[in-house]
Amino acid sequence: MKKLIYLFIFPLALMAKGNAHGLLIDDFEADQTLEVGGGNPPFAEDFASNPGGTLGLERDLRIGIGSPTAIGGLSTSSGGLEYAALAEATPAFIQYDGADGSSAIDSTGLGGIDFFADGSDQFEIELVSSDAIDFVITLWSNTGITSESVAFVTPTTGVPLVWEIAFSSFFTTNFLDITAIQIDLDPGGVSFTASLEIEEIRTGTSSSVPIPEPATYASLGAFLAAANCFSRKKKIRC
Ligand SMILES: [Ca+2]
Ligand SMILES: [Ca+2]
Repeated sequence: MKKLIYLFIFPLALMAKGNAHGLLIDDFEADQTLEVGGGNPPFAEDFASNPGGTLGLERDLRIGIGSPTAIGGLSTSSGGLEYAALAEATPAFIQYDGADGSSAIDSTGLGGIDFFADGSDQFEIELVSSDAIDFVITLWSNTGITSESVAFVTPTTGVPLVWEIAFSSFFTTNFLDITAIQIDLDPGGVSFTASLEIEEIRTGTSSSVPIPEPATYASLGAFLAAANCFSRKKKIRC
């Protein structure tokens, strides 16, 4: 009977994992490194071109330095984004505004993406670790080329987690027609240090029910066949 229970649990676990949904904004698989230290210009920037898994096929990174001795970094490696402000305030941002090759915002760079198209109603940010920093999302849309920001202080405990930010938090943004995104990271004061590690940013549905993928149906079929063998108590060879 125990074996039957395990056989039942296994395909259910696969179904729960098969919950791909929403619009991928960045999986951070494309490597990019940006370091600033004493003696550098007031900011450093870098633009990753044509990275798969990045909305608009370009990720614009910029990090500033708060003093001549400030040290900070903003980089992606091993599928994650790491931000470190080690001395003095080093605010930074990540931009998704199409392939403009610039840290200036191209407010129509994404053309106009319908964020509701697949039923999404929230941003989902997979955090590995975080200090309490200001994390500000600014969105632009074609409707009058307006922008609106929502600021959050990230959680300090209980990570890793998926951090959910409802679209309804952005009161007037037209999510049918998103044209640019900027995410600002700021330790919030000159005497603070901060760090953050993000694995993925995407959209999703707050009430999402896991939808089995084709591979899951196959494993479900295998389960049913195995269960059938058990129920026959080895009367037949399976
Ligand atoms: Ca860009
Ligand atoms: Ca830009």
